[in-house]
Amino acid sequence: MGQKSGKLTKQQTQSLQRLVSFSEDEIQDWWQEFIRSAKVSSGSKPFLTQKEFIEVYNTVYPGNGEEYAKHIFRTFDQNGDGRVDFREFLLGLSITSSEKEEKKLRWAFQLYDINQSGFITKNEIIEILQAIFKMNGLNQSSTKSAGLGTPEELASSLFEVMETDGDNSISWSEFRSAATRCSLIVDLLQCSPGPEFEAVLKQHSNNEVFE
Ligand SMILES: [Ca+2]
Ligand SMILES: [Ca+2]
Repeated sequence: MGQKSGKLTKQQTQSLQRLVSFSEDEIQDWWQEFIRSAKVSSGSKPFLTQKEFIEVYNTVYPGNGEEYAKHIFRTFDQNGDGRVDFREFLLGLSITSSEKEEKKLRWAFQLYDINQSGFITKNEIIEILQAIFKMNGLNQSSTKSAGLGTPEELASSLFEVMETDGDNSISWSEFRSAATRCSLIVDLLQCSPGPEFEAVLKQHSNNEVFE
């Protein structure tokens, strides 16, 4: 697809526009972003690996974003070949930035469902929350002094909100109905680093989210 430094052809952007709701200019801009970090090996399309995702998250967030970046990478790498090509990159961006709630929820479900079993367990929620805390530079003692819960405590609360049929795991329909009642479930995945993240957590510890 395209040349290393060139633009995409009109035909290429038009075929991508069938997948995503970006304009042609936006697609060209994302292509430039993509190709700046992408690897190119002979005979293959340009691609990103986990490494490039980790670099981005470590640049943007104050803490260690490695684990969270790997989870995000997993949701972008739809065919699971360890590479995110431009099509997967664009699709991932369009879903995570989508205004359509259902699309975003589907993505969030995939992110929490680490082993892709179709169900979310409490341990999977803990793992994602630990990754988010780490990325935001929060450890046990700093969350304690800020009056925030630990990832484990937060996961337990979220799990209780979502688990309604007593089988100890969360199905897509439980997840979807809980997410409409409790925005924290999705907000946590997307909030910006620093103060905004802590504000979301504080809101939780005041229990406003669950009422
Ligand atoms: Ca792939
Ligand atoms: Ca699972």
